[in-house]
Amino acid sequence: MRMYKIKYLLLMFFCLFIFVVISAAQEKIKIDFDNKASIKDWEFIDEAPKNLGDAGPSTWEIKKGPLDGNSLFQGSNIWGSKADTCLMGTFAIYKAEKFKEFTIEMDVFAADNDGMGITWAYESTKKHYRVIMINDGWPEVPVDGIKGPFMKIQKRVSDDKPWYELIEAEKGITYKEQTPLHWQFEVKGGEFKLTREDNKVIKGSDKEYEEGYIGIQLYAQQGHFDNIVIENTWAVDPRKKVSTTWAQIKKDRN
Ligand SMILES: [Ca+2]
Ligand SMILES: [Ca+2]
Repeated sequence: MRMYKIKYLLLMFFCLFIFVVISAAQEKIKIDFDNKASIKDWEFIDEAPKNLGDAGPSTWEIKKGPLDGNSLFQGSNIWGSKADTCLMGTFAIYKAEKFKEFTIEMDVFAADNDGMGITWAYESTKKHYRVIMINDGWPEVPVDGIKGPFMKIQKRVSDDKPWYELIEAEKGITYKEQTPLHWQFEVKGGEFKLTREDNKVIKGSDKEYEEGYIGIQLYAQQGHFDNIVIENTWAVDPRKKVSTTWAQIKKDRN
């Protein structure tokens, strides 16, 4: 009888735990920057001086802009590498939570024609993935041989040359400047996919970096970012049985 009660309590606890995990995971994070105090959730990181041609510093701030009231804005022209062979500069990292599988979307307004994109699985300047796009013909002598305009998905592997490994490139694609843009980006099972408002898409895959922060990266770009919506999609697939979800959670915690 006593054993039965313990088993029953354990089962109840297990069900409650699964419910809490799934509920928490399904909640969307919405960031509209209307409250300037929300800047506390972000960390702004510039590349090390040895990797910068324009020392900056970056000037991230929340201010009124052309998107939807207040937005996150960066107004400096910070760029690197020193020899301008690789698009680097500054990061805005959302530090409230780490993510493994997720969707993110945001409104974007580019004041210039230079580099901008999303970073994920971010642990440091030398460990993250990114998708980056540029209209200009830079880098002039690119370390990976591919000049702009382009969209690229890359994996950062070092704080020294060549900095990034190329995962995928879409050459000759530009974005519209001085007008509202919209990005949708997804990471699922090591597959990455960016879809833009103009239906331009870049896909890539890699499984080495599993988890980390999400953020924005800029190269010599001044831009506004607003209405960011992040959904954690890890372990929330309702088609999977609870046992599968439980196995995933255990794997995640190991
Ligand atoms: Ca806003
Ligand atoms: Ca510029």
